[in-house]
Amino acid sequence: MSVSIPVLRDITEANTLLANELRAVFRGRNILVLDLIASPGAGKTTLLERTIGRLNGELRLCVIEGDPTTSIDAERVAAAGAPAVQINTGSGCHLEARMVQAALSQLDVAGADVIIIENVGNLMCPTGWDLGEDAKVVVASLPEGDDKPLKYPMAFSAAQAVVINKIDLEPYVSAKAERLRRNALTINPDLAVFEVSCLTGQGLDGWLDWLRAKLLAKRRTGTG
Ligand SMILES: Nc1nc2c(ncn2[C@@H]2O[C@H](COP(=O)(O)OP(=O)(O)OP(=O)(O)O)[C@@H](O)[C@H]2O)c(=O)[nH]1
Ligand SMILES: [Mg+2]
Repeated sequence: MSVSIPVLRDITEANTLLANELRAVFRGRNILVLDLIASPGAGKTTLLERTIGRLNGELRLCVIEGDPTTSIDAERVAAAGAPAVQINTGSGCHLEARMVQAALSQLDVAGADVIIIENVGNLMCPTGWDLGEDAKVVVASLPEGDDKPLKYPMAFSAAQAVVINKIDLEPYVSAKAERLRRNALTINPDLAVFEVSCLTGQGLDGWLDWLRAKLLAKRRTGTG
């Protein structure tokens, strides 16, 4: 026990150093980088497909996909129209900066405006790992319950925005979007909160405007 603590600190410190190097590269290229965090099936890839579709012709998006196995999500994103690289983490529950660095060597980011990283599906492990992003974004699936910000506060504390997804299912479940919003803001009052349905497209305008504003801020100030 007394040995594992310094070892873990060394690993995360090395990760943070590399993440800062990546952040400097992204800043030099004026690329906004977002790290999408959510539980499995919350709708991360569907949000990416919708975002790529809606920003087609306006912004150039690239995607780094993280999953334990398969390249299903990278194939979905590529079919939606964005270059994508899949990272398979095996038994690993989160992405690390070195994986993003490796993915970048396979991704043509010349001329890219935005890189979105879809992290491995869970609300715990990805929160403590800096990937060089400008912001972490949580996708919170409404049917999974409006209490999630209270039970998994780290993800909501680390994020700058929350996309409450699957609001089309609100009539059929006990969870309420308003309660989820309130709980998220209790954990982190600075969060931008969007209520969307990636199925119907409802509410996506606010999310897209936030993304555009982050990119503008990055271009003006160097940070998103
Ligand atoms: N009803 C409804 N279903 C949705 C919505 N968004 C996504 N889904 C469905 O939810 C399921 C999971 O969506 P994905 O986008 O694959 O979720 P994910 O978070 O990327 O999943 P992992 O990568 O496996 O962690 C799919 O069947 C989607 O069609 C939505 O707004 N409403
Ligand atoms: Mg996915």
